[in-house]
Amino acid sequence: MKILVLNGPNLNLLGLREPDIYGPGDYAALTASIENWAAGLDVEVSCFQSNHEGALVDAIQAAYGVYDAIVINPAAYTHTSIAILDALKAVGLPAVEVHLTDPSRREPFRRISYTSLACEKTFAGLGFEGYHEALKYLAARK
Ligand code: CA2
Repeated sequence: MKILVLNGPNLNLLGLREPDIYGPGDYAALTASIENWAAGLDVEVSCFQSNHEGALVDAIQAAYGVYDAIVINPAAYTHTSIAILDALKAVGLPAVEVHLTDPSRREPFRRISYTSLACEKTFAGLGFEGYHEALKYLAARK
């Protein structure tokens, strides 16, 4: 099974800024954890991060026919991007949304997730472990 893990804007700053909110681990530590968890689940994984909405849309489109599922933390685009929602719906791959924090416990503008409308599940507020939960869910789903 091949899973594409997408991370949206500013997640490249993990560990460098706001560790009180997003934790101490940096983006390289996150991708290393994801690769370890994937290996343990016998899953092939690729990680991609972009600060650009169109690049994330392109990556979702390119996943069609190549990957079996998508894990996505769209970051701020969660709350704004109908383009990412439409791309996820268009490719029709099983998708799981992950958030390091729990957006429902933060500012009101984080309470709407457009992208989750195309996702089977959301794991929020678990830090890096949310990506592990998403991989486990998709690996078990078959
Ligand atoms: O909790 C999450 O994972 C979020 O997707 C993170 C987004 C936020 O807009 C969402 O509401 C919830 C923000 C990502 C910003 O990442 C940073 C990481 C380190 C330092 C600064 C920002």
